[in-house]
Amino acid sequence: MHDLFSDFRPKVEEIYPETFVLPHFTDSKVLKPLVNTIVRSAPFRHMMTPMGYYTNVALTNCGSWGWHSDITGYRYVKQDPQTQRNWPAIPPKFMQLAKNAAQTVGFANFEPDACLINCYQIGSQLGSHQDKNEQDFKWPIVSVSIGLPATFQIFGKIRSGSPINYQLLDGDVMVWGGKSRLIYHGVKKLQADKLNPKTQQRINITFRKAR
Ligand code: MD6
Ligand code: FE
Repeated sequence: MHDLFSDFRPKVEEIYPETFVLPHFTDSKVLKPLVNTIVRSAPFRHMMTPMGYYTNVALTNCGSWGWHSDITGYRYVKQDPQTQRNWPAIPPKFMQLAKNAAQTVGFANFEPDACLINCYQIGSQLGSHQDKNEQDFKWPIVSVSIGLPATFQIFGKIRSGSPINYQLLDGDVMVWGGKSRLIYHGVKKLQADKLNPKTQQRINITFRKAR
């Protein structure tokens, strides 16, 4: 067994047209120390949004491009505005995971250059949005969940309405592209897990091709 991948023939669930979940595809115990290293040089921060309030999810980045938000809008930037340094590099194990997951569901040659890392505390949520700051929507997004379970919501072509809810668990990988690439989605308010009281947060890593 490879340390990053729990299964050589992973199960694939298509939860929405061209939105795939690979349940338990990776091992968060391998990823967590790599996240911690990134966070030491580019700390989690709450960003200001163009709407004028801070996000309740904290975020940081690694890769050639990092996603940034301030009062003027959302964009990808080469340097961390907080440290004026380039974002840390994407660790090779992260690259291997992202490419392998994309390839598994039919997106060949995915070469992410941006990796956003979100940190949710209990009570954090992410409102309905589209991921549309990337240059070419032919590339998918690969999303990795670590820690507490979260309810991922897919609203589809419009911002609101009744979503499809899907519970993402520790080690799950979601790949999202094609017809799904621009759909509205969000994350419901994070709840404590009575069965795992020591786990107090959720980390979500998303890989994108920004340019
Ligand atoms: C999250 N993820 O799961 C937030 N966006 O914490 C996202 O907003 C997201 O996971 C696009 C594709 C996959 C995602
Ligand atoms: Fe998103």
